[in-house]
Amino acid sequence: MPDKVVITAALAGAATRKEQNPNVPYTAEEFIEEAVKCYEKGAAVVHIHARDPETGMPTADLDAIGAIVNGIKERCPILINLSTAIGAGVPEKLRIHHIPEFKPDLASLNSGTMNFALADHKTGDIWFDFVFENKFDMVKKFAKVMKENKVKPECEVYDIGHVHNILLLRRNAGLFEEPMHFNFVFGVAGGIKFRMDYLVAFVNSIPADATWCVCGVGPNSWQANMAAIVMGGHLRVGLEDNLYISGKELAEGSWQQVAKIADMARMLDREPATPDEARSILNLPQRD
Ligand code: KMH
Ligand code: ZN
Repeated sequence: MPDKVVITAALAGAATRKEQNPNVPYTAEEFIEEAVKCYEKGAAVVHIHARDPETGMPTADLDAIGAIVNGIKERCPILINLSTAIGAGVPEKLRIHHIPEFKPDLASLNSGTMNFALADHKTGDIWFDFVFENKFDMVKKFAKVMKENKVKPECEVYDIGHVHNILLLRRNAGLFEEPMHFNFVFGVAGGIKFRMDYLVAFVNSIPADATWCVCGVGPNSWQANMAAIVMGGHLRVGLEDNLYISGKELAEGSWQQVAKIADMARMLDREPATPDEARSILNLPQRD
C-alpha cells in the first residue's frame, strides 16, 4: 500500500452555484486563490471546469480556461487536471479543444453514456434529467488527443460497466499509456452510490498496476475518501461535488475539505504527496 496520498481538489465542476455556497469560484481570480489555498493545505492536483465570470455557467472558452490555468501556474506548482465534461450540453468539439491548447498534466476521460441527473434522493424527484453522452467513438477520440499531447487520462467511472468500457478500448493497441489511472465516482444520480463492497469491486476490476482515486457527491464524498485512505487509493474533494465541511455546515472553500481529508489521511500515516511526488506516483510525463 502506498504511504503517500495524492489529493485532488475539484474547485467548481459544472453544477454547484454560489447560491448554494458563495465560495464556489466563478472568476479566474477566485479559481487561482482557491487553487493556491488547496495546494497549501496538501492538494497536489487541481481539477478545473472554468466558469463564465458573469453568469457562473460552465464554459469551454479558451480565454477563460487560459486565465485560470496560467494564473494558477504562476502562483504554485500544483498539477493541472482539466475536465473534458465541461458542462451539460457542451458539444463534443468544445469538450476537447482545450487539451492540445493547454496540455494539462491530466484530463478527465468520461467512460460511458449515462443518465446524469440532479435529483432529490429522499423523494426520488428528478430536478434535471440529462443524458451525459460519452459514446465509444468519442471516448476513443478524446483518448487519442490526450495521448498525442502527453496528457494522462483520468478515467471517470460511475459504474463497473464503465471500467469494462475502458478495458475494451484498451484492447486498441497504443490508445492508452500504461499504467492507467481511474477515478471511481460515487453518488451521481445515474451512477452507483458509495458502498464498501462496490469500491472493492472497482479496485478488483482495474489492471493490477493502475492507480486510482475516488470522489463522491455530497455525503458519498467523505465515506468514499475515508475508505480510499484505508485501501491505499488516492483522494478527491472539493466544492464541485460537495458543498459542506460537515453535516449541513457549508465549507469555506475546497481548501477546507482538503485540510480535513489531509488530516484524516495523516491519522492513518498517509502523508499528502507533493505535486512532484504525485507526478511520479501517477506516472505522469515530465513537463518543461
Ligand atoms: N463531478 C464529477 C461527479 C468531469 O469533470 O469530467 C464528475 C466529473 C467529470 O468530474
Ligand atoms: Zn469535473
